[in-house]
Formats: sequence, C-alpha cells, structure tokens
Amino acid sequence: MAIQWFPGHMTSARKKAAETMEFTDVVIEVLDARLPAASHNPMIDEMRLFRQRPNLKILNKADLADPKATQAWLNYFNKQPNTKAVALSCKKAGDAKKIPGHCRKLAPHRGTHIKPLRMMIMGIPNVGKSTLMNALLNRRAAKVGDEPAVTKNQQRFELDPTMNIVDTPGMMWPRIEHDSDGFMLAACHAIGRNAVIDEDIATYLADNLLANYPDLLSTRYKTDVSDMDGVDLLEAIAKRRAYKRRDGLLDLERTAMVFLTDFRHGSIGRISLETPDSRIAMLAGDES
Ligand SMILES: Nc1nc2c(ncn2[C@@H]2O[C@H](COP(=O)(O)OP(=O)(O)OP(=O)(O)O)[C@@H](O)[C@H]2O)c(=O)[nH]1
Ligand SMILES: [Mg+2]
Repeated sequence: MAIQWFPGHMTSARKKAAETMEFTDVVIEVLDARLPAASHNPMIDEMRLFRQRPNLKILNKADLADPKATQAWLNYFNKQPNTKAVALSCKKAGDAKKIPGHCRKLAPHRGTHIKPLRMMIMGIPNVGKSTLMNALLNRRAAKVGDEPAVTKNQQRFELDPTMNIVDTPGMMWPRIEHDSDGFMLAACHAIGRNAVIDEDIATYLADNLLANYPDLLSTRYKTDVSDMDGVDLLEAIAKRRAYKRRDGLLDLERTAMVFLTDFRHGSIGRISLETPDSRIAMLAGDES
C-alpha cells in the first residue's frame, strides 16, 4: 500500500514558499528526529538549491528519539555542504534560543539593521515548526496543534530589528517514493488520518519496534514479545486490556489508536524509526 497525501492548500503553500525563498538568507528545515531522512521533503532542497541558500537542519522532538540514532544522524548531516545540523526539543526552554546564532554563522553577510537576517522555517506537517517559532519569540504567536496542517498561511515575525523569520504551512510532496517512508510519516502523525488506515500504520510500527526495541515493548505492555509479529502484538495488547467490540471480538481499531498514541507521546520510550545504516539498507533493498 502506497501512502500519498498532498491536499490542495499545499500546492499554494509550495508556490508561496518558492516566492519567499528569494528573500530568505537561511532555510531552517525542521525534521523529525525519529525519522530524519523520511521526514525530509525533497521539494525543499529543490527550492533551496535553486537559490543556493544555506540550510540549518533541526532534528526536532529529540526528546522522543533514541539519542544514539540522533547522534548518528547529526554526524551524517554535518558532513553535507552548506549545512549545519542540530538536535533539539522545542518543548525545552532555551533549546531553540541557539538557532539564531547558527543561522548568523551560515549567512555572515546579513544581520544588521539595514540588511536583517531573513530566516524561513520549513518542513513536513506537525513536525513542530510553529512551536519552534513561538519558542524563538517567547510568546504564542503562531497556532500549534497535535495534528497535521494546523498552519495554513505563511507568517513573518521580527525577532529583533536585525533578524526576522517566516513560519510556513507544513508541506508534503506529491509522491512518496518508498512505502516505508509513508508508514513512518503516518506513525509520527505527519499525514492526515483521512489518508491512512490506523490499523495498517500500527501494524507497521509494531513490526518496526519488535525488530528494534523489543525490550521497551515487553516493559510497556507487560508481555513477552519474542516470536511475535506486529499483528500478534496488537492482539496481545487488546486481550490484555480487554478491548472488545460490541460483537465480542477484539477491538483492534481502538488498540491501534492506543498504540500509536503511546508511541507519539513517547510512552513506550525514546525511539527512532530509522538510522543512517537502516536507511542505506532500505535503499539497497528497494533497488535490488
Ligand atoms: N515531544 C515534543 N513535541 C513537540 C516538539 N515540538 C513540537 N511538538 C508538538 O508537536 C505538535 C505539532 O506542533 P506544531 O508546532 O503545530 O507543528 P507544525 O510543524 O507547525 O505543524 P503544521 O502547522 O501542521 O505544519 C504539537 O503538539 C507540539 O506540542 C518537541 O520538540 N517535542
Ligand atoms: Mg504550524
């Protein structure tokens, strides 16, 4: 099953972002630290490279990600040209405050009253762009919410007379090339619920976590998960918690939602869905 989600407002968001790029000195690309490659929108690089703008990559929600995987991703991204990568949690006071300093270094010719430093925050839906903006401004200027496509229009704010910053609507791209990327994005709630079936996403997630974090699952769901596959795990959770439908069968829809919510809130533990090595293996497998 291939997941695609490119609602109408994103077409105009894409056009407006390309226009604003001309008047931008540094692109702040917000990625999800749990899936930094899958949460990279290739359209952003296209626009950025066309104008040759430097790139600050933020691996956000690092509080939810596996610290080892995050470090591996930072090493990987910091080798790329014209790019600086940092991991942070917008929810931690102070973390976001380091961002303007990094941007200044990437565009040293800007940052005066006459030539203010112009930054644009971009990224997929629900990754924390507006939360980051609010943390930088120290007030709730932009609306945030735990669902994709909360921001519908660009908004520019002045941080001080020498720096300003634009928040943009989350953008997906028209075709997600690798099916597993679509599943990971949906698991992290970057894709609208109307475009996916929660049970399929939960099963994918369960399989991924069984392969990589079996001990966290055993602890959270108080069950021995060895030899289980994703469907087994969801059934075991439903049985243990007596999630039943009216007809007496196990309520796997509810179980899927509970499991996804546990993951999204970090209740299972600090988890990353991909590492640079798993990415390379996935790409090699897709090509063979
Ligand atoms: N745990 C955690 N949650 C975060 C972090 N940053 C943002 N969030 C949460 O992620 C959700 C989405 O945040 P937003 O700032 O609205 O995301 P956005 O990228 O602006 O989303 P769109 O406007 O829909 O594209 C909210 O529930 C935030 O509280 C973080 O660093 N850690
Ligand atoms: Mg937003």
